[in-house]
Amino acid sequence: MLRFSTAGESHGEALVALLSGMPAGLSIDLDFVNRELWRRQQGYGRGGRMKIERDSVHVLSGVRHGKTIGSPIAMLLANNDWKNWTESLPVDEGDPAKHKRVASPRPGHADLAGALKYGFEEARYVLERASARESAARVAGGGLAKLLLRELGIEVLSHVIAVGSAKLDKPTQWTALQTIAAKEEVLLSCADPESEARMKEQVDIALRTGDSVGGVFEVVAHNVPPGLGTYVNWDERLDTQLAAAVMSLQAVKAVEIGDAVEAAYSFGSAVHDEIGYKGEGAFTGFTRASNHAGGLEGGMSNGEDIRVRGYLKPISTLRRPLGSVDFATRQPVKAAYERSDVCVVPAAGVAAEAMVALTIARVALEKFGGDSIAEVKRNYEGYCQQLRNF
Ligand code: EPS
Repeated sequence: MLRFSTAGESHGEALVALLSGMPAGLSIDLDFVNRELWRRQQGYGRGGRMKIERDSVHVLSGVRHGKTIGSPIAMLLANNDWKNWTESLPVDEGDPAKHKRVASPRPGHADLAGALKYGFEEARYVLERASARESAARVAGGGLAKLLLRELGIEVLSHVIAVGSAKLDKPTQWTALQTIAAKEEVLLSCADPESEARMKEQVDIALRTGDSVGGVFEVVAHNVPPGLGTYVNWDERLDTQLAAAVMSLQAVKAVEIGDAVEAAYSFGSAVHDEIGYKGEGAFTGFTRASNHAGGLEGGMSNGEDIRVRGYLKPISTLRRPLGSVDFATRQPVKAAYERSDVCVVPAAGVAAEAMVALTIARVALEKFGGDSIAEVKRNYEGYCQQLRNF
């Protein structure tokens, strides 16, 4: 069973990613994982923090001589900003006078509910863990999941389809996502330059007015065989698991599979993907005239590209803050402001790729499971043969 968890706070010493259940013998390309971490740090509208951090992964366990050995993989990602917080967020008691309070909770942030729940007088400790900084650790875990999936020919990438009210209105091919992922300069990860320029205008408005802006990303998993996940139990459905994985990302407030939202407002005849047969294909001889279903039917992959969209609320830290209440005095004040991002849609897309990759890797290992990558591949190839013989 592939299990993944993280530890670490935004301004603490480091983030930790722990991945267990990876088969032995998988080659680990750390340059690839570091490139994924870099991709998550890009995008127009990121704040000053990204000038401080240059994320890279330090493997502590589970990998020897460049390959997994089957034991849990622990990875460390240092927070460069920690050096500025050693006195205000010490592990030991420290000097309370150096503590940096978050005096008034930000509407939309975890601040108020977190302080109430854990009995904190203010929100510093809440935001430290609620912060999307944690998603860097997910990208490290997702990077390893992508390396596993590559052995099965499966790739996972993302692109941005809306920033604020600026929407992409053209279909995007898989190759366009590869082009976006290979870029050395990232603006808003939209395949269409004209739409991307309109998206940039939305970020510029937010920057100018002290506001923030959300948007929509789409993750695409390419070359996934039919039959991952199952309809037989609610919690084993692949759409259930993908929705939870993407929804678990900070600021994601809705998840859509394929064109589900538009489909809900349409007639069935306009929505469902007609089935044909041409005798040959990536996995079977069956074909589809379209992919509105986003590669998932009955909680299973159907062999088409899996498309999962995440809807991101605008960042809740605003330079022109909304109304709030001072934790100590209970008087009305403006919500606390500290350095922040204004738009993180491309970065959230990369973090969501990691969550999708981890999820598909988990169900793939459930189906093709083995203790070594050779065993997994043997089982996978046997299944592909079964599909070809259908
Ligand atoms: C975040 C606030 C900002 C973001 C941070 C998430 O950090 P800081 O308060 O240090 O400026 O930059 O995201 C990251 C550090 C990251 O690596 O993505 C928040 O409060 O959620």
